[in-house]
Amino acid sequence: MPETPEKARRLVVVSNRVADFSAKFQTGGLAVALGDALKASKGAWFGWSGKTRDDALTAPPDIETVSGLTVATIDLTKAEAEGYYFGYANRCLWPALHYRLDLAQTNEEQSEIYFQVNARFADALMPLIEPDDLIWVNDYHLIPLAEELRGRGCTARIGFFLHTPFPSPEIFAAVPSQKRLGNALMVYDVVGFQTTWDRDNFRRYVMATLDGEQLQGDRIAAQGETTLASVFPIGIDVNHVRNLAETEDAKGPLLPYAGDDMKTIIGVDRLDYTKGLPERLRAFEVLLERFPEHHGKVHLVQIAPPTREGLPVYQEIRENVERLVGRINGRFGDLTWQPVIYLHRGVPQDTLTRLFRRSHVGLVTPLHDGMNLVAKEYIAAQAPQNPGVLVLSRFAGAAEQLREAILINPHDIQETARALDRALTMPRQERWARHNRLWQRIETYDLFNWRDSFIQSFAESDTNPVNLFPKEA
Ligand code: GDG
Repeated sequence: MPETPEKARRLVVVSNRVADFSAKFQTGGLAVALGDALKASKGAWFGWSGKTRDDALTAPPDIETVSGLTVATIDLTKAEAEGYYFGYANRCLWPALHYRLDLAQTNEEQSEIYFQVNARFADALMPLIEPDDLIWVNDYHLIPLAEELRGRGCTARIGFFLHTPFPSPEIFAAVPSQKRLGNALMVYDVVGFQTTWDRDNFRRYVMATLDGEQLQGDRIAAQGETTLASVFPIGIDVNHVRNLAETEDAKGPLLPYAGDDMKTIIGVDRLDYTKGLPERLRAFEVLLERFPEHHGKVHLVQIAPPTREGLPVYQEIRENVERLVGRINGRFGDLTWQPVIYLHRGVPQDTLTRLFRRSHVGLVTPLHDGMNLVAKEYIAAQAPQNPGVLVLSRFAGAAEQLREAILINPHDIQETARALDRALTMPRQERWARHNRLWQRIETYDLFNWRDSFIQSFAESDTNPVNLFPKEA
């Protein structure tokens, strides 16, 4: 009997915002990895355009074909953007998912708008979907999307990937509308997490709050639904970062010349309260206080591009960070040495990568983080024979994989200061040994491995094989 030919499956990615495929260069690794898979399967990327307009409720989606893939976006009304994006998603879910219930603001109107906008996403997406598609929904903005799509008769397989942590069940159970969210997550065929910690938290939440049951392997059941809750740690495009970093010598000086014995500690983070920036600065201050031998011989370069500036809590974190930078520079600096070099703006990716390569220490101190790609980029950019040292928060998802970094508790300022001293003085042999192991891990679990294993998980208990990359006829 002839074999049934494999049927090519089309990938449809959904996220709050879509990547800009008209840009000359894709700087985000995620856009490249998903873009390649989308192009290969002639797939589609769907999301919010980032624009608001008064007649958004009646306006049709904007659909473009860019390099063989379909990019579809909808606009939102101002009230929708406020309630869904700035409101429930970023004022309530983002802090709660990062264990900051103290910052999670409750507002029933905003949570209602969040669910309504998800329904609008489903209305606009449904006509673009075919039954054999694989629909990949990203992040906390779109938790109810599968439920909305199923309610409209969608039979395609739908997976959800959470880029943030999933907090402990006691925290998630305190989120307004949590049961609606929990039940909505159970509707997905697959729910992907960054770490085993997050997956186990979700499982415990489903058991405790949704009366769920653990089935074989990673399968769980609750409320008449069964889903696969599994771990897919996101990675980076290791070769891309390494290649950028290796061009460094050709490009001239990056930092003001400060002598051959000046060491650089680098931090790169959106200026978000989850990233532990005040704790990091205080630890650097304690380093200078307790280890005066580093005076004039080390500086901290902190790149902190702005993010979500419309929200007051982000203005507060900025003021706090800038006050600390001023204090440290005023207290310890002199006319020839500025201890903290701080930029409140983004820098091009090649500059960033060269800075990583040049820096003796990568300092990554989030109070909670889904993964933290900066930690992996820092490793990828190092010179293998003379690498720098990564000092990494235990509460970044990356710590589950990057065990040979110096792991710290970012709340413990003294411990972080001691770790900085250790990193700055670590012998080359130890740096090399640690780096070697870290490198192997980021190379094995890279961006493409993440993408392909998540897509493959859609096929579990499915009779149709996944074939996103069909051979040309
Ligand atoms: C979320 C989760 C999870 C930063 N500043 C500049 C710049 N960046 C790039 C970095 C890195 C990316 O942005 C940031 O990624 P992170 O993972 O560190 O953090 P989030 O933005 O919070 O991302 C996180 C991630 O989703 C993926 O799942 O790891 O836990 O919170 O690539 O290099 N890039 C350039 N200039 C900058 O100034 N070019």
